[in-house]
Order: sequence, then structure tokens, then C-alpha cells
Amino acid sequence: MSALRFSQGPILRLILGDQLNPLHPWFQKPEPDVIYTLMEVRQETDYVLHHAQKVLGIFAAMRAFARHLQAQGHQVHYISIADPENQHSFTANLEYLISRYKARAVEYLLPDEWRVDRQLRAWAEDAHVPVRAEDTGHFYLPREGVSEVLGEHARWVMEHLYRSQRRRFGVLMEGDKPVGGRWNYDSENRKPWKGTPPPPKDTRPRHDLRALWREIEAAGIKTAGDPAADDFRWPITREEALRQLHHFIREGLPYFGPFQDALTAQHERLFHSMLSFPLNLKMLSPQEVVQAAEAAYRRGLAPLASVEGFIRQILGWREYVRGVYWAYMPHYTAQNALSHHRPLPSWYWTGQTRMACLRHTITQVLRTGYAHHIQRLMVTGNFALLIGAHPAEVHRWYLGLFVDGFEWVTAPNTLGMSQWADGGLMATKPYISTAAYIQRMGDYCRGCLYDPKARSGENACPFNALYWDFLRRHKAHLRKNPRMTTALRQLERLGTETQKALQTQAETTLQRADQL
Ligand code: FAD
Ligand code: DLZ
Ligand code: SF4
Repeated sequence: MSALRFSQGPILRLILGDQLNPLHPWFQKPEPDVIYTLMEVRQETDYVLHHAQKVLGIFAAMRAFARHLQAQGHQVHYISIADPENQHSFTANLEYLISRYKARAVEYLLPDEWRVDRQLRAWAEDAHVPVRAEDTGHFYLPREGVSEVLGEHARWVMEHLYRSQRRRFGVLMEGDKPVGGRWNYDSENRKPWKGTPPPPKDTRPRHDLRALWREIEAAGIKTAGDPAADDFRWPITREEALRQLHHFIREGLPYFGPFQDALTAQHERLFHSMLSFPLNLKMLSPQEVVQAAEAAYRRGLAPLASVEGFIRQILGWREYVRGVYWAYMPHYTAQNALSHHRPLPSWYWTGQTRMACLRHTITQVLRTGYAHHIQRLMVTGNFALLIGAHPAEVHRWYLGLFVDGFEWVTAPNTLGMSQWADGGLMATKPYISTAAYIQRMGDYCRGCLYDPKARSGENACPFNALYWDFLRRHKAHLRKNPRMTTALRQLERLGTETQKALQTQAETTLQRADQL
């Protein structure tokens, strides 16, 4: 974009690809001596194998954001992936821009990932212009806010944070009491979905991103999954994200609660919002999403159980995982409390397995870059944990293959909640199950070659033997956990012979994991 001249040198302001919030105070009015910069860089496209739609979506949203800023009168220097001057690192590009514009200072918004935070901090220490960092203001709490609330508790429990957040921000409160008299309506949720009510239509925008996809391919960026560039469905502007939010509030939220945990081969989204991508890119603020949900309840448009369940995900879980991340990095991502070292089966990258639940979930992820929470936790995560997959590999799979994957949120969910690699900091017990749970919560098992009821034999559902053998392998560790007492008692009741047979069945299953 055009070369700019300043008598005194401008201030350069760096905007990262997940900082696309047009309402940030930075953008209130154009300032003649500020140049905003956004950069498409190989350091970010290559640190993990990303889903094609993640790279496409982030680049398209960054470009739309740059156009928006320019239309508002801001000065923008956009470094695209094919720009010959692109050094492909945030800091090398900043050096280049400082010298090109004779910039007098650099400012950036605090990154959400430790990796980028350290990079910018280390660079700032030696930079030859002053460098200043500012909060994105995107979360309810600052980075250390969760530690301040939960620090004094021996165990960090999400529910403590959630209640404190409800009080502090006055969400679903009547005076100092929770609306309806209860904090949590989970017991009214968790129903399977039997075909009705019909889930909302997918009214997300349609984009033709074929030209951008050609640029990404020409740059040689390796990706996984379907780019769907000719009919790209993720929002790339705040306006599109707002339309998606309002559509969800009207059509999805009323049924969000009851079917939050449901699994079905008939619908990939059910009543979930699919708002994690625009939320994580900061096109939407968590506050406005929570306020829209509460307003729907107050206006009688959605029942309390659904609204409370939805709000808990954002006001509670989302803030909690971010707090865990900043309190425990950089060691958090290296943890492996159960000493798991197996590779993920090769079909995690193709979806080609006879296990219907995993086939549906993985092919959906490859096609869309999305799966809802229970598909992530109780299908792909559950199986990876039962086979003893290396948590770092599992983390990389989620971090790359989901359009909403950013380390601050993927790491605690994957390593902590799903793989128990943090030894129970995030989750009070490992999220594991036999086929019974998957069968109870949905219809995957009906279309499966495996028998969900069988524990042994060729056609026995692999989840079953793997579940019991997981308990046997880890019983010494799990005994310390009171929430595992019932499961361990059931294991003991099986008796030594059955346990041995299940061990053999599990070992055979593991040997042919790639062929399941
Ligand atoms: P909805 O079900 O509609 O929920 C609404 C919003 O609540 C979400 O958009 C999200 O912002 C928030 N939310 C819900 N659950 C969580 C949670 N556990 N942690 C943080 N925020 C939450 N979420 C990500 O944003 N990025 C990830 O990389 C990610 N990886 C995950 C990996 C595993 C193994 C698991 C079990 C969960 C992961 N989650 C992740 C959390 C959650 O599954 C997704 O946020 C959710 O499925 C996104 O779909 P949605 O927008 O339709 O969510
Ligand atoms: C995920 C991603 C990708 C694939 N590419 C870019 C990019 O080229 N430029 C950019 O600014 N951001 C990108 N991102 C998002 C970053 O990974 C994210 O902003 C930081 O890691 C901070 O969370
Ligand atoms: Fe999944 Fe087992 Fe059910 Fe098949 S039988 S869908 S593998 S839980």
C-alpha cells in the first residue's frame, strides 16, 4: 500500500490475526501518525499443520479488517503472503517497517498465545525504538484474573470462578441470588436428540475465496482438510458474525441446553452456536454474546436452563481455560501425567475407519474445521485417551484441525480436560466411556459395523475393552480420585479372568489400531 511520509516518524501498531476487533479503543478515530500493520507470515502458518479453512478464514478476515480500517480513514500497511518484502516473522517484518517508515515507536496488543507473547517481549527488550504493549480488552478478566479469584483454593474448580463471575458482572442475577434460585441447570440438560425439534438452518455467509486459496497454494503452505474455497461458510467480518449471533439466539439458543451433549449422524451442529471462530478472532466480544443470551431469557425467548448452560460456557469455561493457560505456561503443554506415548491412528487424518462415531466426527472436521464439544470430548478425545495417545500429538491435532484452535484455549481443553495430561488440574476425572455413553447420547451406533454391547470378539466395539483396560492400567493412579471409586469398583467386580480377557482384547485392538 502507498508509501507514507512523516516529519517525525509514525507509530507502528501491530494487529495479529486473532485481534480483529473494530471496537477496540485503538480504532476510535484515525490518527495521522499511526500506521496499523497486519502480516500473513509463515511463522504462523507453519507452527502446526492447520486446516485449510483456518488459514483461509484468518487471512480473509485479516484482509477484510484492513479494508475496514482503511475505509474508516486509518493508515494500514498490509503484508500479504506473497509480498516480496515479507520476512515471514512478526519481528523481522517489524524491523523492516521501522526502517522503511522511520517509525518512532511500536505498539502491539497482548497476544493470547505464550509463544508469540515471548517472541514479541524478547524482541522489545532489544528493539531500538520504544515498544509498548496494551491489553486487547477482549476477555472478562485480564490474564492473571482467574489466578486472583481461584488462587487461594487448593483445587481450581470452574464452578467457583463461574459463580464469582456471575456476581461480579451481574449476569443472570436477582440481587445477590442467581435468577431462578439455582446456579446451574445441567441436570435438565444432557438429553439425546431424536430428530425433533429441527435444528436451525445454516444461514452463515457464503464466500468465494478461490483467488485467496490459489495464493495460499502458490506460497506452498501445507494444510489439511477441505478448503471449501468456492463456498466458504465462516464469518470474516464483525457484521457477518453479528448476524450469526442473532440467528443463533433466535433459533438455536432455546434448545441449546437440552441437546448440548447430544450426538447425531444427521446433523453436524445441532443447536450449537458455531461462534468460537468469530469469538476467538475477536470479531465478537464475549460480553455481547452473553448479554444477547441473557436478553433473550429476560424477553421470554429462551428458557433459563438453555440460557444458563450457554452463558456458563463463555462466562465460565472460556475464561477458566484462559486462566489455567496463563497460570501454568510454559510447562502446561509438556505435561503427560499418564505417560502416554502411542501415535494417533492414521485415520485421524482421513476419517477412514469403520468406527461410525469416529468416522462421522473426523470426516466432519476435515470437511468443515468444526465439531461440537461432545464430539471433541467424548468421541475423538475419549478414543485418543483410551488408546494412550501421546497428549502432545493429540494437542497438535486439535490445535491445527479446528478453525477455532488457538493454544490458549486448545491446550487446557485437550491436555487438561480431554487427555488428563495435567493430572487432574482441569478435569475432576478423566472423560472416558464405553460405547454405552455414545449409544445413549445419539444414533452413531445404529450405523456401525461394531456392536456397542459386545466386549469381546471381532465385532466388539473397541471402546469397551479399551475402557476397562484403561482402568486396569491406571488403577494405582486413579485410586486417589474419589470420583473414580465407582468405576474402579465395577472393574474389580469383573474379576481377574474377565479383566485378563479384556486386556487381551484391548492389546489386539491396539495392535491393529490403524485398521479399525
Ligand atoms: P457452543 O457449544 O455453542 O458454546 C458457545 C461458546 O462457548 C463457544 O463458542 C466457546 O467460545 C465457548 N466454550 C464452550 N466450551 C468451551 C470450553 N470448554 N473452553 C473454552 N470455551 C468454550 N474451543 C475453542 O474455542 N478452541 C479450541 O481449540 C478448542 N479445542 C477443544 C479441544 C477439546 C479436546 C475439547 C473437548 C474442547 C475444545 N474447545 C475448544 C471447547 C469447545 O469444544 C468449543 O469451544 C466449542 O465446541 C465451539 O463450538 P461452538 O462455538 O458451537 O460452541
Ligand atoms: C493462526 C494464524 C495463521 C494461520 N496465520 C496468521 C498470520 O499469517 N498472521 C497473523 O497475524 N496471525 C495468524 N494466525 C493467528 C496467530 O497464530 C495468532 O494471532 C497468534 O498466535 C496469537 O494468538
Ligand atoms: Fe462408536 Fe462403538 Fe458405537 Fe461404533 S459401536 S459408533 S465404534 S461407540
